[in-house]
Amino acid sequence: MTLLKRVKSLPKNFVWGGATAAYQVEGATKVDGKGKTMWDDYLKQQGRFAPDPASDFYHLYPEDIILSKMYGLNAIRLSISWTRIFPEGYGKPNQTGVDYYHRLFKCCIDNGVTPYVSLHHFDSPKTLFEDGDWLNRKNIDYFVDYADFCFKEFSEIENWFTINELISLAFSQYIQGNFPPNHHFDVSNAIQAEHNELLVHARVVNLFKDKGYTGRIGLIHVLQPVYPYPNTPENTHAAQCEDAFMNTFLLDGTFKGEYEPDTMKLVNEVLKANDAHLTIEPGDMETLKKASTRNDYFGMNYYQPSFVAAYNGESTNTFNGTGEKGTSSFKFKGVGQHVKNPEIPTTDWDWNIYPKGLYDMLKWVSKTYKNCKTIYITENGLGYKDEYKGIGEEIDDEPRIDFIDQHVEALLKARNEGVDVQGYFVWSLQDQFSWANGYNKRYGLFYVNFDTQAREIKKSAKWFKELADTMGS
Ligand code: BGP
Repeated sequence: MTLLKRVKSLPKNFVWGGATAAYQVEGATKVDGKGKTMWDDYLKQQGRFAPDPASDFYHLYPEDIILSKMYGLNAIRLSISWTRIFPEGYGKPNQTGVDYYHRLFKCCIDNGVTPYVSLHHFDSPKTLFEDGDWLNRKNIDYFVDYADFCFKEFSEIENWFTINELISLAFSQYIQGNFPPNHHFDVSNAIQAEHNELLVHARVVNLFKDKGYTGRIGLIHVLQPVYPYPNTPENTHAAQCEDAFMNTFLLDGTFKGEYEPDTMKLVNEVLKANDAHLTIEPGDMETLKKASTRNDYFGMNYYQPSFVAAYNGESTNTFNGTGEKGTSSFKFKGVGQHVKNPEIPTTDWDWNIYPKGLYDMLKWVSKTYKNCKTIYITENGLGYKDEYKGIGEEIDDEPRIDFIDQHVEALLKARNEGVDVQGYFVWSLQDQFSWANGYNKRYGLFYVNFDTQAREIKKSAKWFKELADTMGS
């Protein structure tokens, strides 16, 4: 049966959205009192890509929201830029920034495009980043104050997420070294950042519930299933180690409020192999425990699995930030090395295309974590070099349609087998700035001409609308 027929089984109000993140779309990094994030000077020093004007969403949001509505989207993922509200991360709020988000949210709501808002999407204030980012517990207090301010101020928002992709941040900053501060295989800092980010989330959820704010709150993890390749006992063990470090540690902390002994056994193996350690302070686990039953939903991002073989040599990696196929490699001492599974297609950025991974993760999470109730797929999509055909010409992005088609199919299968999935956000709404890849890695339903900021419609946007129109019919 075609996907078009199958989406009829979804309710009319199934959340069907496009995702964005403040720093990747807004541009306007130096206007209206905004403070610097950890990215501004770093990108300037690197000289590879500029964050301005990105997709100029700061000024063009009315157009993007109207396009969303026209193309059948009933929801949008947005993030608030912490430094538009508190330029230094703390202190006196910047009213111009506050007013901007009120206008943006109003525009979404007036057009029937429900905003789902994250408080942090990879963009810590520069001042706090230089002071240790999430490794410095003082910064957790500042974030809690910022969150409290937002909950009080933006009462029009019903759906909140605390942090986006805790692992991507910790992993990119301290293992892979492609986010500032560019540490490679600094395993102590990576695991500490994971734990501290869980604490940030838990403290904010506890505050939200204790103060009786209305609305719903959760967090977003990207799940990257890990499969042994080829399937041998050594490779299976390597896959379990990576899975514990990348997925289970965070899910245990979020939904069980404790790190299960089986998880810790594997994580400790990784730490030992890398002469690394994790510090858990008195009271931390109580905070996680209290929050673990209080998440209203879970945002799951899914892009790709990894295929892993055992590896005990020195850690090394090369990052494909250009879209030149076959240029990435990853070898993590005491964990495993990423290998190519010849049966699995990959993108130009060497990401494995494997929709079954989404199904596997949905089934596994809902079976393993009883406190994980409702799930939204908060990001899923294909990075692709879309070809511009001229003003007003449709962009033919058939591979993106295939990608989304297969992943929505996997979602439907899990849902039909009882997993409570209530929404799907494609990454991304419009083309935007990609953190470590710049502007040629496009994900949008809407094409952005980064010279003129004109939007063009991609074939995927029309197809996405057809699905939206068919739902619940
Ligand atoms: C997720 C992030 C997004 C986005 C996406 C695609 O991890 O939440 O912000 O960037 O991945 O990643 P990339 O731009 O590196 O291809």
